[in-house]
Amino acid sequence: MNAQTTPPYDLVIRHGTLITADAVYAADLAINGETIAAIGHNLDGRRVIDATGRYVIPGAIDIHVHLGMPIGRFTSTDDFYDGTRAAAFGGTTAIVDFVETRPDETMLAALAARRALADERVAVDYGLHMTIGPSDIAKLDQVRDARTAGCGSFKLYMAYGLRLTDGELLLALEAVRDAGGLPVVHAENWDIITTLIRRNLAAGRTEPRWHPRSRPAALEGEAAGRVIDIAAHVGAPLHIFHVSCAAVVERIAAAKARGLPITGETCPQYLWLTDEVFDRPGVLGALPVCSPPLRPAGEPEALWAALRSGALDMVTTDHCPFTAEEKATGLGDYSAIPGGVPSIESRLALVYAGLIGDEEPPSATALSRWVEVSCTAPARRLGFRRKGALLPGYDADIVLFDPAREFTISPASLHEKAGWTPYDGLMVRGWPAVTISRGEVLVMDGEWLGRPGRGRFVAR
Ligand code: DUC
Ligand code: ZN
Ligand code: ZN
Repeated sequence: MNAQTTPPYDLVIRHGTLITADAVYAADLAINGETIAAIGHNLDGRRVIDATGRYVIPGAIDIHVHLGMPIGRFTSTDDFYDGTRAAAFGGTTAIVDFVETRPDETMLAALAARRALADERVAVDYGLHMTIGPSDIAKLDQVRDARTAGCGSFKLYMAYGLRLTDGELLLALEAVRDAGGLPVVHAENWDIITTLIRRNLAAGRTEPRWHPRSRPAALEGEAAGRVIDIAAHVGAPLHIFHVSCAAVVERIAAAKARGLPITGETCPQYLWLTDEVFDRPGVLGALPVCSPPLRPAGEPEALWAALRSGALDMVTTDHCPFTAEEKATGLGDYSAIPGGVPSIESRLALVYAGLIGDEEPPSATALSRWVEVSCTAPARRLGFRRKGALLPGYDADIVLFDPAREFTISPASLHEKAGWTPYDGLMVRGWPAVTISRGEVLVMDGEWLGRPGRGRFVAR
């Protein structure tokens, strides 16, 4: 682009290192309104942000969050504003949350209600997965309506009260296939889990350390393999949520080798933590309870390898925090601890720390993979057509990431509201400095400039 003949752009990010899923290169990036207008050299802007020494990447996308989600007696701590504000501080500019229908409610009515709640509060753009629970099997003719209304993905559970039987999974997968949607699945073996929980509690084994012992990795692998086989039989694509262990990676890798359209995600907790944290005394052992559970040493290494090799496609958070008081209510019965951990704010930096770490200089391959698993692959797979890449015409969702910034993660340094973080005290090098959403600067070097309700529903 010739700088002499172009009018000034609204905003130019100058002198940064652009990183995409394919390339790492020095360039300026220009924004007009809400859109990336040009990438080139010596671009002229009415406003200029100097990105010297910083990486310029597409806004990260977290396709698995539970904001203000009622689980049992409690509601997950961050609502649509607190959660998306924290997300933006961490470099995430789009999220996907969930809709659940009541038995007497249509999918479209449930979608409208969830959107009304989100629209008032969200600070970044968002999408919604439509949940297909047992009472929705009678409503599968509505899947197409939900798809048309912008729910491009459908959540299927193999655990909890919303779990589907194998036959119901088959019917749901057929309906989502026919509507051209993407099924996303929580894969665990609920019958085994509930049997082990019953036996442990009857024997007085009530502490959080029995949580991972009730949800064996091999049976998470079995459940993933089973739903992959059902999807293959039906001819549906499938995305496997929160992969915690090599047993699931093996099933996904085998499916990919067969040419099946199967993808998988893992989350920071499975990459960074192991099951020994459940041995901590009192509520400290209850805080990290999430499902699938954290696994023994060795499993995180297998997940990092799978992320690098492509056996796993992306990192999401399953952000679903509860306060310490809420977690403590399950201290006499680990199966009653509300499940879920926070990481909506630290995901991008935690993935950077794991994939690149202290590599000096970082390899272009590692940098591009970081952007691919955090930004581009989630956008492509979940149908965010104007996000996840640095291209003219795309939404100007941009993050300036400072690779030299040393950041110690703690409840005080984060904007999440749970009051605790599983990464408390962890120092990472590399943290987002500036977050831009559709051309609007939301975070500038630690200062919040966003507001509730500015985010938009993205029909996918
Ligand atoms: N697992 C959790 O631990 N929390 C939220 C939902 C889930 O699948
Ligand atoms: Zn889940
Ligand atoms: Zn989840």
